[in-house]
Amino acid sequence: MITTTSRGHPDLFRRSPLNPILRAGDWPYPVHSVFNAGATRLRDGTTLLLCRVEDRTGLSHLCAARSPNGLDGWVIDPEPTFLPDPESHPEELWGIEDPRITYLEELGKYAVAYTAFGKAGPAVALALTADFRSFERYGVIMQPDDKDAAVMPRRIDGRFALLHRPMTDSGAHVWISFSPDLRHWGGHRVALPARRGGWWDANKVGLSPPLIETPHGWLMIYHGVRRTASGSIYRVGLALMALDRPEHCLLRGDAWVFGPEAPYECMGDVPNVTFPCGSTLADDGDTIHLYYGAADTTVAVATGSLRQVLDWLDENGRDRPRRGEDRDVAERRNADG
Ligand code: BMA
Repeated sequence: MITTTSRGHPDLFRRSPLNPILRAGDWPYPVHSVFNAGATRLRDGTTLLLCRVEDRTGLSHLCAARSPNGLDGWVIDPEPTFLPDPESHPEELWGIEDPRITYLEELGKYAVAYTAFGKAGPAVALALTADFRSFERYGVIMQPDDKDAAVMPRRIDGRFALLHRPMTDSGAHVWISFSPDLRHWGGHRVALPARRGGWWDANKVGLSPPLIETPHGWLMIYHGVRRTASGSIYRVGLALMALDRPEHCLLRGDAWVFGPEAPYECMGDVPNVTFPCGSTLADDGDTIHLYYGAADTTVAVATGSLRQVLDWLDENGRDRPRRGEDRDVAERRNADG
């Protein structure tokens, strides 16, 4: 059964009482903020977070933290794990940000898709690693402006697939692209468009953690950005994409399911931001840990049940527009049937 908050909203993701679980003060070297961590569970069950770390230059690098239970007991690498390499990769001149980790069984390696920030703007870059100690860079795989990318864990119809979020004058929508080798990408399609008008996810959406495979479809946890007079609010919503055609949206929830409420989400360098970049699934196949950056300042975690999330989408998700939702958005969503 889906529990509700005292205000009657579904309580799908519950904040850990230990939040924020990682802060700048925990770091073994001087840093300014720690947020937007990619997540994975290693073979031995250890949770690894690859955190975006900003120092007092204002630029970001990535640093790994490991925990046996994904909640506490974090062991942080004594030095940066993955630094920008602007000499060989000028696209990383102003840092690397917001990693999403996907384990690729086929290669026995983790694919880390991240934002490379350089003079031309933010671009999607890819690196592969087997151990989070050495990384093989594939360079820019989607040119600026593009971010919020994650590789899918297996091939779809013989091709690797990447979700990403290019910026265009018409808005920022989640796209999907395909590749035979993780280097050459094509077959670009819109997967999840931003709505328009007054919606919480109008004009700008982006993939949050990598898609989660379920028997009913790929669960997409995404962020929507609401612009207000006093800044943007980053909230989290849900969609279900078809297993064999992940560009096809089966269900999308109208309401956001998680957003800034706790003090550490409402105050910080960028107030009112909950920005997940990673999730893990426990051995029970149901317990989700959703790791998110809080106010671009710390890392926090919320726990949910995959079954409850899917039940909620089943009850509240729609595959069709309703009054108030832009018609062309609905048409784009259902463009291919
Ligand atoms: C987005 C990204 C994130 C950041 C968020 C809120 O555009 O740049 O890294 O957490 O804005 O500032």
